[in-house]
Amino acid sequence: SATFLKRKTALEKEHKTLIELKNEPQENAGNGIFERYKNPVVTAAHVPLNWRFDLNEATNPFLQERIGVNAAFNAGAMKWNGKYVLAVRVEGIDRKSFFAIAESPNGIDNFKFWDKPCVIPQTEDPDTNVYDMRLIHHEDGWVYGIFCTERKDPKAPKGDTSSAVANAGIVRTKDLVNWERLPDLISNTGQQRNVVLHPEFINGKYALYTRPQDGFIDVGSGGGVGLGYVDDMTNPVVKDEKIIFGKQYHTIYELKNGLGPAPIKTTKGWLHLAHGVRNTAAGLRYTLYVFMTDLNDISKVIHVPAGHFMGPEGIERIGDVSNVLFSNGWIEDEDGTVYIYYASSDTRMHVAVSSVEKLIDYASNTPVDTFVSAGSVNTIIKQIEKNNAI
Ligand code: M1P
Repeated sequence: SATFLKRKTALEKEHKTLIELKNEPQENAGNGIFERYKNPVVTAAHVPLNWRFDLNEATNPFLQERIGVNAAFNAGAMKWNGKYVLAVRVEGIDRKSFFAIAESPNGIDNFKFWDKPCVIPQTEDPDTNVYDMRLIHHEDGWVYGIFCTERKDPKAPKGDTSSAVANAGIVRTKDLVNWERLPDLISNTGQQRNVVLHPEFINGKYALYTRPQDGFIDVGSGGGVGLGYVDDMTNPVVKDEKIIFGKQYHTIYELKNGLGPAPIKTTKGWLHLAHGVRNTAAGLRYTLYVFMTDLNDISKVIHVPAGHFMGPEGIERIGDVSNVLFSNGWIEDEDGTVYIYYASSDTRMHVAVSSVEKLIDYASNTPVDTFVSAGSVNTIIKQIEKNNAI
């Protein structure tokens, strides 16, 4: 009918306009470390219309949305065949998250989803929910996707319908289309989330950054970014797991932290992006922070600038889980540009652009945390005096 056609044309026009919207850096002098971009790069509205609508007038005369999408966030990222790809966490209105690849020609706009969402094979213990995939091109030749797999806690008492268990699920691929499922991570330290594979072998072993936790939300007495080793990814038993970056009182990672994407190798050390969580009267606040580890000893943290690298700003503050920035994907381009893909408030994806050079400068020359207010004042006074002497 004419009404059906009119509605279809309007939907298609809106969708095309959104996907093709040109993105530009925000218009302010910024902090010199990175440039935020004006528009989110991927949102729920970017999800293709044919995933959401039955486009057959006979079965859907009102052209209703049959399968709603709630959010598109926490994406893994990598450069793939000259394109910038995100393994997006797409969350349906049924609360289930799944992965879908979105691709852009330039890393900052025109992100388009591939034809279909990723089909992730199951283990004998099916995943209830999957999310937050890190994409890692390992030197063994495989692209690994390490994600969180969540299942109902089998020990939950009757009537407790929310307790869950988190662990790291592992897939690998050669084409980002066909995914081989490997066994879930086997570690001695309870639940796991934010597990990331180091891109190189360390003494012939796979190195994994972990985040052991006692409960699903609470990391408990443990927590922190851990590092452990695996001999064979087809039998991923983590050995020698040690915390390399713990949580600490009165910092932005006071309550918990977790690694973001796989680190970037630089001549000065490994660059890391992570999230830190602290508690406030308004609930948990998630910000991003940067640190560096030694090139020859990846367990040794060599630089930690004080405070957050990025905190939620403007619209980023608001969403399904407000006051959250989370990142599990960044791309280092051939010219040293770094595209930082971050999600705001568990709702949408954004990009900020920096470079390896700028990030190293930031990591190594930003004053460190003194952990007390008087120390912060002292740090500022030193800078004022240095500036006065110019
Ligand atoms: O809701 C904020 C984030 O909470 C979790 O992060 P963490 O593992 O550090 O507790 C994750 O569920 C993440 O997906 C989410 O963005």
